[in-house]
Parts: sequence; C-alpha cells; structure tokens
Amino acid sequence: MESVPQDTVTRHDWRLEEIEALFELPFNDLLFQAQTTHRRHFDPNAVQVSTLLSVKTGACPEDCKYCPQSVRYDTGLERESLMDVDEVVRAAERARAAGATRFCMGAAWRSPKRKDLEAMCRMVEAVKALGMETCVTAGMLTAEQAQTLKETGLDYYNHNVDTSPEYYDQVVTTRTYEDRLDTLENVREAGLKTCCGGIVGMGETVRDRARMLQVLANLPEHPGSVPINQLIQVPGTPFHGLDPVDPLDFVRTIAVARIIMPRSYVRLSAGRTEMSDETQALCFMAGANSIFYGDKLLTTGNPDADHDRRLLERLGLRFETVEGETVTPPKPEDAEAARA
Ligand code: SAM
Ligand code: DTB
Ligand code: SF4
Repeated sequence: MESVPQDTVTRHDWRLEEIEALFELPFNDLLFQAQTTHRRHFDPNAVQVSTLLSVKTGACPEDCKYCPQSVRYDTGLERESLMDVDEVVRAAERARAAGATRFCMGAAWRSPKRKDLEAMCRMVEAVKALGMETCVTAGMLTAEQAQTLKETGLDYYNHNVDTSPEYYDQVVTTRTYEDRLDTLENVREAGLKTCCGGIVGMGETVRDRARMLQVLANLPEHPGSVPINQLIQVPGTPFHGLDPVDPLDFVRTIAVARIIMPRSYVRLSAGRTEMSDETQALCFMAGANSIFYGDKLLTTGNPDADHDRRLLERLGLRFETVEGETVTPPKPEDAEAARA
C-alpha cells in the first residue's frame, strides 16, 4: 500500500492513489492525522459560522438531480421572486445578532442576468455595511460579473464542483464540469475568495469522492471554504430514495478534505438534521471547522440554533469572530436584546 505522508504542507499536486490511500487508512489513523493537521493551522476549538438565505427561490432551469429548486422536478416548492434589499438586511441583522459572521445569499439561477446582478450588488453592499462577511451563490459567472461583485465588496463566491468529473453527468446535464471550473477561475481571477465543495451520498463511489477532493486540492488556490454536504433527499428529486451514506464514510470525507487542504475552512454543511450529535462531533474531530447556523439552509431545514448552541457547548467549541477571536454563542435572549 502507498505510504501516506505524515507532514502535509499545502500541495496542488495530489495524486488520486495518495488520496485513495487516505480513505483506506484505519479510522483512528485517519482521524489522528486529520486532527494533527488541523491543529497545525487552526484553533481546534473554534468554528466559523455562516448563515444562509435564499434570496430567489425555485424555478431554476438547471437539472441538478439533488436540487429541490429545479423547475424540472415536482418538489412542491413555492417559487419566490427576488427579495427586497431591506428584507435581506433584516435577515442578516438577525443572523449577526445570533453570532454568524458570514451571510450567504443564494439565488436559484443558471447565471445572473444584468439586473439580477445589480440587485445582488445592492444586497452585498448593505450586508457588508453591517460588518459581516458576504458570500453569494448565484450560478455561473463571467469574468466581468465576478469583477463587478468584487468591486461591490463581496468576499466569497460559492460555486461547488458537486462531485467527480467522471460522475458529473449522472448528476447534472445542463452544464459541464468545465463550465463550473471556468466560473471558479473567473471568481479567483477577480480576487474573490472561493467557497467550493460538493455533496456526498448521490450514489458515487469512494473513488469519486477522492477524485472530487483531488480536483479541489489541485486548483491553483485551495478554496477558502470547502463545504461538504450530505445529500438532503427531497421527495420529487431524482436522487430521493438513494441509500443513505454510512456516517463514518461521511466523516472520512471530511478528514481527507482537512488533510489535503490544510488551510481551508472545511464546512460541515447540508445534512446535519439527519446526523447524530456524535457524528457531528466526529466531523469536528476530523477537522471540520465551519457550519451553517440557523433553522434553514436555502429551502430545507437545518438544526435549531438552540440545539446547535447546546451541541457546541457540550463539545467546548466556540464561535470564531471576524477578527479571529472566539466567543460563546449568544443566547437567544441576548440576540433579542442586541436587536432591540
Ligand atoms: N444555483 C447556484 C448553483 O448551483 O451554483 C446556487 C445555489 S445551489 C443550491 C448551491 C449548492 O447547494 C449546490 O451546488 C449543491 O452542492 C448544494 N445543494 C443543493 N441541493 C442540495 C441537497 N438536496 N443536498 C445537499 N446539497 C445540496
Ligand atoms: C453549499 O455547499 N451548501 C449550501 C450552500 N453551499 C449554498 C446549500 C445547501 C442547500 C441544501 C438544500 C436546500 O436547502 O435547498
Ligand atoms: Fe439550480 Fe443551483 Fe439547484 Fe442546480 S443547484 S437546480 S443550478 S439552484
């Protein structure tokens, strides 16, 4: 078997066999290596906290087989037009009072039209003015669109590769893997930070997971944030009814992401409502250091903020501030008081 390097630095030349060898390690060895890597670069007891808001919901023309927002699947989702800036700001204020440092605005588009992008820019400016980090996910971007968002003050753009290049056509047919990589390049070239990850549990093999992580780690820059989502199976989507992921395999994916992208924030993303507290604890142990916080993701549920606060408290984990310090998550009554 391949020997696995113990002292990993930031590399962009990961070979598939090396990554597969990490996946094959005994669980304890893998977690030890991931935790050791994590401690070298991060406060092991700090978690970066982002809150999501769907600013334009449903009726998306793309056919992503996991997504409740595709117009092609009957998921019973009500479509909603683009939100007003004021409404977005109120949601961001609530998220900030609850302790989130980053506000991620999602729009169900293939790519934004001119007036859509202008509206998103107004949202970014207004949320930025609250002192929060901003993130947008709105589909494919041209170089000019990425530049416009950068000039508005946007910090992160989220665009996931979702899976391996080999499995991609089983997941999405309306745009190519190359399209995704092109948008990521446009985002990077504009000087925006990238948030880029994928989904586990769409029927892919362990090799596909390794390939997906290889693509991410071998990008010219490691993404600033790497969201690892567990598929949320939404009735009406083609991927509803697939076999669930073994929780330990999910933890392994987090651990490998941590080892090969040692300085990125690895986000334990969608799917936490289906995970036990113990599985989530293992994910943090494996090097996850970011979560989506708040009762909703984009259109589906997320654990209650109350539950998350208790979980983090039980684990001795604290929220990271924008300045890189850590704080105890504000209690709802404190958050209420901060709003008043
Ligand atoms: N339309 C934009 C796009 O595709 O880039 C932005 C929004 S899209 C909902 C953002 C990401 O959420 C997807 O790339 C996918 O990785 C993740 N996602 C969507 N539906 C999901 C589901 N049911 N389970 C897990 N992750 C999901
Ligand atoms: C990411 O990787 N996961 C988030 C965020 N980036 C935009 C979205 C998860 C969406 C889950 C399904 C839903 O709520 O619609
Ligand atoms: Fe549209 Fe994004 Fe959902 Fe795909 S993942 S259907 S592009 S909203």
